[in-house]
Amino acid sequence: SPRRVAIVGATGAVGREMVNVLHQRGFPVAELALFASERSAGRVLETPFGEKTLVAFDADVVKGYDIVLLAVSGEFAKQHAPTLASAGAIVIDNSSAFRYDPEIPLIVPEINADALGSSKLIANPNCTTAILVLALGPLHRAFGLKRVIVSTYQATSGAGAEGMAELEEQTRNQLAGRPVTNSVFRHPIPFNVIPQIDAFQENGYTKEEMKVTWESRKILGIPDLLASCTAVRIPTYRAHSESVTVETIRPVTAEAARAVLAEAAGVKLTDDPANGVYPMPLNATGEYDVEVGRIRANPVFGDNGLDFFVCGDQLLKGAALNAVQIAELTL
Ligand code: 11C
Repeated sequence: SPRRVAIVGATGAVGREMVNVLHQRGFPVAELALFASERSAGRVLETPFGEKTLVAFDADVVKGYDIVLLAVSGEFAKQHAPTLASAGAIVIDNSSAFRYDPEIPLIVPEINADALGSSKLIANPNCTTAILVLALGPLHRAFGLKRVIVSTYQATSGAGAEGMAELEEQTRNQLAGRPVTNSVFRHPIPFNVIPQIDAFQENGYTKEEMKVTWESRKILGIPDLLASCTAVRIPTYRAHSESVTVETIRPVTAEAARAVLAEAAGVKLTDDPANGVYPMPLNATGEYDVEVGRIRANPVFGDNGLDFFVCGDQLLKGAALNAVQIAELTL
């Protein structure tokens, strides 16, 4: 039967995509309510479901919905998600607040739908991780994963609508010779790459980099997976790219990996380098599937190494699409 759906954080880049994806995928929506901050309440949004007036968040109202999609901060999620879930709503949280809690499933439906269980509160992974595991999951099943090394090229959408706006505004200012001031990113983003996303940890990695390790282990079900990530912000809008090296337990060839990834759910094999066909953020933008290409044997690991490149829309598979797919699993 159709569900009453609430989106909390509906004005953000992820919240807006959640509305679009629910509509595009024909999710059975009996009623859709869009919740936002006090400041945005009363504003009217044009949506594929018609005009919607934003409502100020009120936990007592939201807990009456069947499905609650949270596109809010970790702090906010920590404060409200458990209450909403214990009132009976299915809560799908896009923040990092509950991802590392062993009681809370962390789900990428193509990879570990079986881990869903009966929890009312379900965590949606970090965008970089969600995009990555679509390729790692099938490779793990086929060849076994031992080590993973990732370098990312992450779009400004990872910092929300404000991140994309800062890229655009700073680029205009820079080209016009006006002073460039940055507030979302720590340094100017146009014509730059910034090897810091989120805060540095004691081990020298950033939190974003550690999320890739922690979350990949949980989603893939390989608690001892050796993984290392370098996360870098680049001046693109909304698709993340990742250069990935894996060492496998069983021997692997590029051809065998290509055959596995050609069949993998949520993956679009994009690998014809001679014709200039490989994953690129501009092509992955707006697409549900994650592009995987540049697949080649990595001789550093003998017969057990593979290199490849992935690009996925950060706001879709990295956030809104995955959240809606999780909601679909609960139907
Ligand atoms: C970024 N990946 O690109 C981050 C944003 O764990 O949900 C998403 C942070 C998260 O800045």
